[in-house]
Formats: sequence, C-alpha cells, structure tokens
Amino acid sequence: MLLSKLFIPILKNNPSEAKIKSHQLMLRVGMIKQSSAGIYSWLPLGFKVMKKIEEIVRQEQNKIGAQEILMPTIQSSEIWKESGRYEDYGEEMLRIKDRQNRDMLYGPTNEEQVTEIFRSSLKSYKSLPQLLYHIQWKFRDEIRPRFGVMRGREFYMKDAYSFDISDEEAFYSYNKFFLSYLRTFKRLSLTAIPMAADTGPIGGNLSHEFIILADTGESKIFTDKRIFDLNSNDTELEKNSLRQMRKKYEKYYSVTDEKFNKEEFEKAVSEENRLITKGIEVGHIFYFGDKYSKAMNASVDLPGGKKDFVKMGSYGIGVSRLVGAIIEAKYDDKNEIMKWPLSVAPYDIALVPMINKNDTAALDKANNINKELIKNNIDALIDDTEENFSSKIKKMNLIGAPYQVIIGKKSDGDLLEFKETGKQTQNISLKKIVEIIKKQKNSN
Ligand code: P5A
Repeated sequence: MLLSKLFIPILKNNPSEAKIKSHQLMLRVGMIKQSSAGIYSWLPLGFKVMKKIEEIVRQEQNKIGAQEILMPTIQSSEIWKESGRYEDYGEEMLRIKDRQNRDMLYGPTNEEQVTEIFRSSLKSYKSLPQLLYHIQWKFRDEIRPRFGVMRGREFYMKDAYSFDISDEEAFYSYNKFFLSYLRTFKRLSLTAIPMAADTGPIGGNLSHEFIILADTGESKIFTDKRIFDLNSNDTELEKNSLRQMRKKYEKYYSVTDEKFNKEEFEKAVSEENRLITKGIEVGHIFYFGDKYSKAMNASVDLPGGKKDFVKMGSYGIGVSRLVGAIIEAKYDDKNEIMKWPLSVAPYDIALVPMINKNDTAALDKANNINKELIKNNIDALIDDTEENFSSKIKKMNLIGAPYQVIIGKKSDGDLLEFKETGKQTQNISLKKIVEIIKKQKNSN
C-alpha cells in the first residue's frame, strides 16, 4: 500500500479531548473518527487492526469447539421481559419502538436471545454440550462514555454461551473458555490475568475478569504478584487438566475491588507479594446455572424421562476495547513510537525510501522490494511522499509497523537498512528480512 493513497487523516498534535494515550494515538493516526459520544466510525487503519484481533479471537473460540453464529443487534423486548431483565437493565439499555409500536431494543448482551434460540431448537440432553458464540456490535448507554473505544456506547464484543446438562459439565465448559482466553490474550501479546470478579447485571456466582495492567484502567485490582509469573502453555482440553490449569491460577489471591476483603488479602499474600493497582478489563466470563433457562423455560429431556433446565454460562471479550488496550500496553508516548505486535499490526513492515525530486530510484527499489514481500504474504506500507526524512520516520513510528526498511544511502545493493521498531538498525538482505518476519508470523 502506498502511503499517499491511504485514507489516513494524521494530526500533527494530540487532540485535546483525548485524555489517555490509546485515545490520543487512535485519533492522531486516524484509526477512528468520533460520530457522537461513545460512538465511532472505524477508518482503514483502525478497522484493519480490529479485524485482525477479531480473527485471533475467532480462531481460539473455534479451537475449543465453539460454533460461530450471528444474532441480530436489534432484539425484541419480549424475551427480556421473560428473563426479568427488561426493567432491571435500566437506562443503559437503548429502547426503540418499531412502526407497529412494538418495544424493541439494541442488544447490550445476548443471554436472552441465545436462550430463545436454544429452547426452540434443542430438546434432548444428547445434544449437549453446546458452545455458541458471535461477534457483534453491542450498545450500552453508558452514563460516562470515555477514553475512546475503551468505554464506548457502541462497541464490538465476542460473546459466547455454553449449555450443559449439569453443574459439573458446565464447569468444564467454563474452564475451556478460561483456557481459551489465556491463549487469546497471549497471541495478542498481552499479559491478561484472571481475577475473581462480581457478576453484576449478568448474574450468577462464579466469574472471572481478565485484566491487563494499566494506570489508566478502570478496574482496581488486588493481587499476588506471583500470578504474573505463571505462563500458561496449556493446550490440553481434557477435563482434569483444565481443572488443574484453573487451580494453578486460583492458587494466587487475585480479585477486583468488588470482591476485595482486606483480611483475606493480608492472610493469603505476604507483604512483599502484595500488589494493589489498576487494570483494563479485556474479558469477562460468568457461570449462572439456570438463571435464564429457568425464567425462559429452556429445558432438555434427561435419560430417565425427566426434564431439567440447561445450565448456562456466558463469556465476553471486548474486541473493540482491545484495540485501545493493546495501545495502552505497547505505545511509548514519550518517544511517540507505537509497537504493534505483528499478529495485529496494521502493516507488517514500513518501507521508507528517501526520495529526492526527480529521482525515483529509491521509490523504484521500494516497489521492487514490495513485489517480493507480496509473494511472501508480507503486507508493506510504502511512504511514497516527498516529505523530509525525519517527518517520514515520525509518521511511521506512530503508525507502528513492527519493522522498517530505510531505503537511502545505507541500503546499498543487496543489503538493506532494517530495524525492528524502536531497536538498533542492522544491514541485512531482503531474503533474511523475509525469513525474520515469516518466522515471527509462524510463531503466533
Ligand atoms: C459476557 C458475554 C457480558 O456482557 N454477556 C455476554 C457477558 N459481560 S461484560 O463484562 O459486561 O462485557 C464483556 C466485555 O465487553 C467489554 N465491554 C466494553 N467495551 C467497550 N466499551 C464498553 N462500554 C464495554 N462494556 C463491556 C469488556 O471487555 C468486557 O470484559
């Protein structure tokens, strides 16, 4: 892609309305454009990153056997009246009337909708377990939308739902999502820690938030530092190993503020291991048994002829929030350098030819390099503008391709001036560059 053709409205300075670095960067490099409070259009650069995150989330859901569906954004109020949440949800719910004067709403979440699908489709325990998910826009009329995509009113969520025959089977499903979340966040190059959390308007009594550390996060957390040293490489989906995996995490005290108890904390964690800090909630999982299935009469026939309500859980990842969360974790705002993990970077590599008037040699060379990169599925952004070198580099640092090639005096013949963003340059061949990037891509 040529930079001159890219729809990328870059701003010289940080917009004054943005208070945190992710919001600043996203507006500055034109990843998003605000439409109204907490509602954004996604421009090419931002959209590309969000789609890559979505794809990783999707792959990890599929790996645990969850099946993708797509439910509507607009829901009928009837099912919410059945569950009892129509009134309870309060002002956060955007209520709409259709032309027949029927009460509709823009879905803030989909427990009711998916329970309705389940109850009208499946009747026997033999069809269980079922894990269904979709990736869809949600709307919550947040009282204080802020920090850009971090707390939006309209936001993109992956939400999954599990249906099981018993509590024990349902915990197994819960643990599958627990593992899947650890793997998803790891592929996004984030350290997300599971913390026991409150269930709020979703309900139930078992819940974990997945939180990444950040001063600008809205969640207050109390944790045993040693939980950060756990590096789960588990892949095994077998019941017992999943139970062990969750136990490994739950061994360390780690809770959000609603669950905090000073006495318990001080008893469980020695002084030198205590960490009280803030974080960003990037995912949240819940187990609520028959809360919805009972209220909405979603039952299955059991082996002996009896019926029982299915046991359900729900599992959310903030896909649009993750774009901001990754920036919070990876943006060096002092030096104005963004380092996207290659797995979600808008471009794999930036080619920066030093172009002099009427001399197209460097740009030609960049275009030739690009041909080879395309053959290897490497996505490059070429700065074909005639701006001065330092503003070119500044811009590319903000856009944040993980690798850069400078095509100037030092890129002589076969050796190219190459660097990983923010690191020392080295002079290496194109073949070697392709190797480095491919290897990194394959490791994800
Ligand atoms: C779980 C899936 C639920 O809604 N129902 C379906 C459950 N959980 S949740 O915690 O309320 O939301 C899941 C994740 O969505 C993100 N999120 C948001 N992102 C941006 N702006 C918001 N206003 C917002 N609200 C929630 C979070 O990442 C949260 O963990």
